[in-house]
Amino acid sequence: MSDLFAGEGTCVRLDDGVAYLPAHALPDDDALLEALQGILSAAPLRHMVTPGGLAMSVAMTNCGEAGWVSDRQGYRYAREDPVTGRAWPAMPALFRALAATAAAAAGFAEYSPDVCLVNQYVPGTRLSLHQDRDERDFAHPIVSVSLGLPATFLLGGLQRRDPARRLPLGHGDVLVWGGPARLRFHGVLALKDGLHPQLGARRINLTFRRAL
Ligand code: MD3
Ligand code: FE
Repeated sequence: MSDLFAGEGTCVRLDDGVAYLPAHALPDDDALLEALQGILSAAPLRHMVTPGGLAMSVAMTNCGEAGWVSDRQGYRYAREDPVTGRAWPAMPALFRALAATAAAAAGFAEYSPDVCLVNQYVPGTRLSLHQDRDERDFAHPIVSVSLGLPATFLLGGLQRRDPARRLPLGHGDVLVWGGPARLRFHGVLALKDGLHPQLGARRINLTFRRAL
């Protein structure tokens, strides 16, 4: 599943359970961003509050059958958006297809995510080291799609104290995290200043999950 050169169409196995598909989302970026606009108008980005009472620096929303939410009560998947009181917007067919082709390239056939968490970073925004463990079944991989400004991703180990590896991620890059990588600690370094031609001064990350 690796190739001789990095570029569109490549799938590089970076580590056990980590597949990197550089520019995999690039051919669809305009259509993805248009679909994203619809999601953001139905379910606006918001800074969720952690159980400890602090507002997260990443602004978030969701589409799909449920959405990841955080408040004073804790982290969970909820079928309704607590801001609008309505169901989250449906996952666009293009999102679903992109996640499925990426997962298939990484060896996960028939991936059908039910949640897409949308994260927005502006310069200075960071995401501290954490594990994703609010999903019901860790056998399903997570697929992440980076759009907009570049970022440095931190990939740690299964213990918080394990050393973290830095991965640069650019517009259109896709990663598939499954199997032995599914519970690795990870985070994102503070976003640097910049202007992306399509997204301006921000980075949007889509993470697809099978959560329910
Ligand atoms: C590695 N988001 O939403 S996506 C998150 O760029 C989150 O917005 C980051 O971490 C972002 O929870 C990183 C990549 C990602 C997602 C899940 C993982 C990497 C992962 C699960 C295990 C290992
Ligand atoms: Fe995460």
